[in-house]
This record gives sequence, structure tokens and C-alpha cells, in this order.
Amino acid sequence: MATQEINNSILEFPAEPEGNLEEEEVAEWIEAFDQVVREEGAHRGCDLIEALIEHARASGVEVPIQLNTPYVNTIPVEEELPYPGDRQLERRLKSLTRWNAMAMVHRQNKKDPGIGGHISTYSSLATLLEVGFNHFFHARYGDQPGDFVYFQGHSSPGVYARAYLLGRIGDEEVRNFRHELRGLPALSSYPHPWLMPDFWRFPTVSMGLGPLNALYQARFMRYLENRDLIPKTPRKVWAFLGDGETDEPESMGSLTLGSREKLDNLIFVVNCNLQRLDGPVRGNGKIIQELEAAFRGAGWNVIKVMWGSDWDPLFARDKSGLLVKRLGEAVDGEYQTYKVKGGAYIRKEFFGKYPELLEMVSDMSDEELHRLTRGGHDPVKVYNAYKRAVEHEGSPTVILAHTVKGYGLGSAEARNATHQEKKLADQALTAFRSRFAIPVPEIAAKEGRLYRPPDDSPEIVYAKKRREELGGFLLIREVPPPSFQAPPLSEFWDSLAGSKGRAVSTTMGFVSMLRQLMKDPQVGKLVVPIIPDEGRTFGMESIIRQVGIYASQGQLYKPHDQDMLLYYREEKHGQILEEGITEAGSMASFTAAGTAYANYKVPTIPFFTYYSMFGFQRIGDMVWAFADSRGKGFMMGGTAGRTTLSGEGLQHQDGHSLVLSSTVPTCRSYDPAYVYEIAVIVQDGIRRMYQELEDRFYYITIYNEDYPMPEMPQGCEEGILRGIYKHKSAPSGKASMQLFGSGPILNEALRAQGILAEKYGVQADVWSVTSYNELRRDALAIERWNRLHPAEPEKEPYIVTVLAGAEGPIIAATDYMKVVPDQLAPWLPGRLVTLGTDGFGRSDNREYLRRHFEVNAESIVVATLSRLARDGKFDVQQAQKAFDEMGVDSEKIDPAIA
Ligand SMILES: Cc1ncc(C[n+]2csc(CCOP(=O)(O)OP(=O)(O)O)c2C)c(N)n1
Ligand SMILES: [Mg+2]
Repeated sequence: MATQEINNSILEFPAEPEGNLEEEEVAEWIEAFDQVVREEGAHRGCDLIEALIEHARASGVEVPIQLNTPYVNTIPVEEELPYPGDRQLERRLKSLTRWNAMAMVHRQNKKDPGIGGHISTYSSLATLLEVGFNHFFHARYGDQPGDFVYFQGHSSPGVYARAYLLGRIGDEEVRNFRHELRGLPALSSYPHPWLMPDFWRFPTVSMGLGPLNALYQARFMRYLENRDLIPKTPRKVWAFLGDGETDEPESMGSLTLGSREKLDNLIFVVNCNLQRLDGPVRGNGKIIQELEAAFRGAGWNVIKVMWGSDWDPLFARDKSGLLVKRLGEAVDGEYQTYKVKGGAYIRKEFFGKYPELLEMVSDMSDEELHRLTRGGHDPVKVYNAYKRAVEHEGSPTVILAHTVKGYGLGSAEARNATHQEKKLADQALTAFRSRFAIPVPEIAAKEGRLYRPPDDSPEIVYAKKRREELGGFLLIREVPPPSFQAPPLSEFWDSLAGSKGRAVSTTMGFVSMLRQLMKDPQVGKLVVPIIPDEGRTFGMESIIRQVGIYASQGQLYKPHDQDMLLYYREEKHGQILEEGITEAGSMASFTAAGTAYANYKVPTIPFFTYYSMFGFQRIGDMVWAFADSRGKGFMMGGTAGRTTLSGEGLQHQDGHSLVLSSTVPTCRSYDPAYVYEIAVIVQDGIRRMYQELEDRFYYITIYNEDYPMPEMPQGCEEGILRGIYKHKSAPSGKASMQLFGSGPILNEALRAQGILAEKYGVQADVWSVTSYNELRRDALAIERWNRLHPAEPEKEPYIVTVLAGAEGPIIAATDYMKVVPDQLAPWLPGRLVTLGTDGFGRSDNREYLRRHFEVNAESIVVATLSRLARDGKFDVQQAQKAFDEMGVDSEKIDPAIA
């Protein structure tokens, strides 16, 4: 138990006497306890209480577990350090920032009604950020990057306003807040590295993703340190989040990782303004107490910053503990109302409940009561909390800062509707201007004119000096030049050579490729394999043996399989991130690793291998944020394909991840059939992402069906990368049909090619389509160019060029939904027949699954003949008969609705 808890329990005991124990008896115990603390110190007191509790439990007495402390500051006033900064200048800076943030949004909404923006989130956060900017957020540690700050997304106007004051962004940008498409420097609505790549690092505006990503960021930092890829620094990860945001499972779902990994490089600051968008976060309860218990239960160091210094004299007078008791009684809905209704109401409803309290504040005016500050608006309290947090060792810290939503916005303060406030009424603007002494004429103030004092004004000089001492501007994202050449394709010779008749899966092929890559002298150490507890499913035991699983504590036990070659090897320097069953956590690690090139200047190359069904559809929003972050790396969708993953059934069989991946602009989606195709894609991917510094990443499906892998044919690299190449010409050399296949379904196309030729005299070419999405994107881009340049000769999409001279209809079969091949329909007019796996999966083997979904060779054959018959190129009767011969039931239910 920490010292502060003891102090708090001293406060609490008199107010809440235990059950039916006589008060006198309690008083005696407390007196004895106080004496011990006085004479022998707080730690002795802790030991005593702990011993007592242990003894009680051992004797069978059920002692309740207490995770909450009273509703007061964790740090007692007598332990506070004096504020190291110039309070007056800092207050001035904060006022100007407040004004500019509000004015930016106000002005833009006057100019362009409905353009939006937020003013009340930053109002509540201002002190919490300002203390950080002036005293804690390091821009660098020596030649190492400094602290990472995840800003509450909706507070962006405040972050911009401060950057504006310091000259980091100019008038034009500010004038174009939320006007990004006017050919002028502008500011994005929220933190988006994609839109402002040299400013923002972490996209946080989708609630819950910031805290989760911050948590895994802190863990990844330790990983890089323990693997000697970066030196150890005192660098911290700060995550500012809303109290409403903590409702998101992502915010709270992985807290124990922080304590398990002893992440004392991580600090959460929860802006507890007690409100979210619609109304109070916990009107009938207390969000701060709820969070305290949850974080403490998860092993975090919790610091509550509840009340400002102006409360301290009241607490000093509160000998009986009644004030603390009253603070504990009121619920959040009441605290909100107090702020809205003002001093007289507070006197009557809050203090008035107990005559003793009423008396306590009898010498204070209503105005003074109304102004009583919440802790999160008091720099001294905030400074002390931050100082403790950065010095705390052994676990992460959460600071629960009590604030007021819309602080300083006058009538909008603490109201339910404040979150939506974009403009202030003239009178509120004038009041704001006077309250914060903004030197803007009244008329200009009503228009929302910003104000920046001259560069040599004391406040600007001070602010810049503070930043200089902390290493410079914080909001700068820098990408270093490339530090290595991608290994040449020849290094992947093993993957290109084929399996010499041995049946293997693309997953196995990928795993051995990864093993090989990790031996590369340049990039080997940069590879970060990430798996959410499916390593064995993907046959990754050999990689575990080769490079070990990262475990910050090493391996504290003897693994039971230690005498086996492929034992479960955990190591402090381990390279694999085995995340356990958390796709979201794994994605957060993927994000940390995929952006390390910019954040740590260490271009790690993550390979996140997972069950494809539990990827994009489960954590799609995180993937979107990853793309926004300009993340790089490879997402490997294992156990891919609706019919290739046999047995597992409806909730496991993925036939749509390629649809979802196609929606992410920087994601390159591939559905390879052969290991050499994967090798070509991975090699080129490393080259493009890390050598050419392209902002892109990859989604590659890998399957678990075993079949012989051919050697790479000559000259197919470009086709593999662009999305299609001819894999096997018609037996006669002159095809009247084209068959497209991808993944293991390419084998079905090849089998169909044989049946068509032998049984029905139809000659077809077979094409491996590695990426319908790449082909579509190419065609769309070309089509757009043609549209925009009507006077120029038309250009041709790659798919059209490749198919020049290829005759006849096209039957495309895929283990994914029909919409995947259909992406090409506009450029193959009237030619495309698609067979895909729309509908719910089933538990059965591949043969039955493919028959059910009509993607087996037999279905390809009858689809071909049916189409030829309709075109008058094949006998209709014979085509109908083929259904019987091929065992395809033409009357069975459509799998899309089965
Ligand atoms: C995933 C997601 N859902 C909904 C929203 C819309 N939204 C924006 S702010 C907000 C309320 C935020 O409340 P809180 O976290 O308490 O922050 P505050 O503004 O009070 O500081 C909501 C619901 C969002 N940005 N992200
Ligand atoms: Mg809130």
C-alpha cells in the first residue's frame, strides 16, 4: 500500500465508521494506528495493516477488497512540490491558446456553417496539455526521438492553437482549418498523419484506438530496447483520453498488459470532465471512482487529481472528514449541475446538506464557491501528478484528472449540449475575451479573430525557451532516408525453386521464406513476426525455435517440451511478438512496428500473421488508423478461403477479407496461388516500402492446402505484381476460352482446363490472378486519365493489354466473394462469368465445400459450357448433359442464401 492511501484512509475512517462497531472502539484503533505512523513512519503503518488483513483472511474473516480511495487528491498537499514554472506567463499562454482554439472553430463556422470543430474538449484539457508542453513533453533525448503524445482527437484545435502561437504553423494554415481542398496550406480536422505527415504521429480520433495503440507502443518501445535496436531512454508514451472514451472496450481491454510488462514508460491521462457527447458519462455514479478501481485492479499506479488548491483550506478545516464524505456522496450528474447552476445552488445543494459544511463556507461568496477549481485545471496539482507519474517505477500510471467540459465558455460550461458547440454567442465571446484578457477589439472578437503576440513578447519568449529546454517543437514527424537495400529476389531462391513435387501449402512456403529473411544480415533483425496465438496453426514452431518469443522477463520456467527440438522458447531478446488471443492487441503491435521507421527511426518490418476471418472484419477500424499513420508491413491472412479452410464452418471460413482490404487506400491486396508469387510480392514490397519509402502496406492471403509448388516461370514477375499473368496455355496452343484462378482455386481452374480439353474439346488458357484489386486500381487510374485528357491518345489498362489476343469468354473462379473478380467487369464487357463463395460457410471437407459453393473444377467446366452454349458456340443439349456428367446439381439452393 502506498503512503497516500494511508493518508486517505485516515481521512476516511472517522466519516464512515465500520458496521456496528462502537465509535469509541474505532477511535481507539485509529489512535493506535496514527501513533505508529507518527512515530515509525507510513511504511510501518502499511506493514501493520497488511499484516492485519493477512491475519484476518488466514483466520477466515472475509475482508472486503478495497480498490477505491476517497474522492480527494491522491497526492496530499503537504507532499506537493512547488511549481517550477512562471505561473503568470503560463496562464497567459494558456489563455491565448484557449482563445485561439475557440476562435479558429468559431470563425470557420461563421464563414462556412456546418464545417464543424470542437471547442469544449480542449477547454477541459488545456491545463493538462499546457503543463505537459512546458515541463514534461521532451522532443528528443540526445539524438533519440523524444516522448510520444497521443492527443485526444477532438482537442486538435487547442494543439493547433499552441503550435500557431509558437510559430510552428502559420496564419494561412489556421485560416484553412477544415478547409483542406483549396490548394492552400490547411489543417486537418483531427490528428491525421496521412493529411499532415510532418505534424501528427498518431491518429486518435476514433475513440478507444489511441489508448490501445499507446499501450502497445510502450510495450514495443521496451521490445526495441531489449533487442538492442534502440538505446534505453527515459522516453514516455503519454495518452490523453476522454472519460467517455473509456466506454470503448479497446480503451480498457488490455490494461493488464501494462502492469504485466511493468510499463512505467506509459502514462494515461484521462480527462474526466464527467461528460461525453450526449450527456454525463455516469450521471448516477462516479466515473472517476469506477476508473480508479478498474485501473488499480489491473495493477496500475493511479493518481487522482480531483480538486484545485483553493479547496486545500477547506480540507484543512475538515477535521471530522464530513467534507470528504459529502464529496463521496454526490454523483456525477450532481457535479455537472453544480457547475451549470452556480454558487448559490452549490451552497444550498452541496454544502447545505450538512449544517457543519454550510458553516465551513459561510465566509465564502457564491462566486467563490462557483469558482472552486477542479484539480485538472490547477497547474500545481497537475504538475505534481505528472512528476510522480514520470518518476514512478514498476507499473504504468493513470492520472484521473477532474475537469469541466467547456471550461471558460461561460454559459456553455458543463452543459449537456456543450460538446456540439461550434460557435459562441456574441455575449459569450465578449465574456470569454474579458475573462482571459484577450487583446482583440470587440468587433474583431465577435468574428473570431486570432491573436498572436509578437515574437519578442515575454510569453512567447518563455514558451519557446521551455520548448528549447525540452528539445524543440514536439509536433514534428521526421522520416529518415532509407537505411538499407531490399534483399534481391535471388535471395528467395528457395521459394522460387518450387517444391520438387512435394505437396506444401503457401503458408508453409511463407514460413520458410520468413525464416530465411530473418537470417539476412541487413534486414533479418528488423523483421518483427507478430502472431495472436496461432503460431502452431501456421507451422511457425521452427521460427519460435530460431528467434524465440519476446518475453521481457526471459523464461522463468523450464518449458515441459524443453528437450524437444522445437520447444516453446521465450527470451528477453526474442524476436516474435506472440500476443495471445488478441487480434486488436496484435494490430496495435503491428501499428507500433509498422510506424517505427518514423517514430524511432528504426525501419522494422512487421509480418502480422493471423486467422484471416478475424482480421479486417474484426479490427478494420484499426487497420484504417494504421493506414492513416502511414504504416508499413505485411498482414498475412492465414487459413484463408471460404472452401480451403475445411471443417471449421461458418464463423471461421473467410471469403470476404479481400473485399474489406480493398477499401483501404494504401493496402495492396494479393491472393497468391504459389509460393514463388508470395516471394515476388514480399521482395518487391520490402523494396518499395523501405528502400523507395512508399507509404503502403500489404495484405496477402495464405492458405493451408497442400499441393506441389511449381518453379517460377520466366518473366512473370511484373504480372504477379500487377495482378495477372498467363500460367498455362491451352493444350492446343489456341484457346477459345480464358479461365482465371487465384489461390488454391487456381488448381481447380487447371483441372477444369484438362477436363474441358479432354472431354468436351474446348481449349482454354489458365491465368493466375494474384490481385483483382491491383488490376482494378490500375484500370481506374487509366480510365480517369483518359477522361481528363480527351485530346490525348487513350491509354490502356494493364488488364486490357495483357488480354490482347486472348479469345472468348472469361470464367473467373475464386475462394472469395464474386465481387472480387467482378471488380474487373467494366473492362471485360460481356465476357466475365464469376464463380465465388458468397454466403455462409459450412463444416465439411474441401471437396464438398467447393461443390456447395460451385467453385470446383466441375463447376468451372459447366459454367464454361453453359456460357459457350448461350453464345451459340457449344451444343445446348450437350451443355445441359454436362451438369449430370460433372455431378453439378442445377436445381440445388443458391449457396449465397443457404
Ligand atoms: C469510435 C467512435 N465513436 C464515436 C465517436 C464520436 N464522438 C466523438 S467525441 C465523442 C464523445 C467523447 O467524449 P469523451 O471521451 O468523454 O471526451 P470529451 O470530449 O468529453 O473530453 C463521441 C461519441 C468517435 N469519434 N469515435
Ligand atoms: Mg468527457
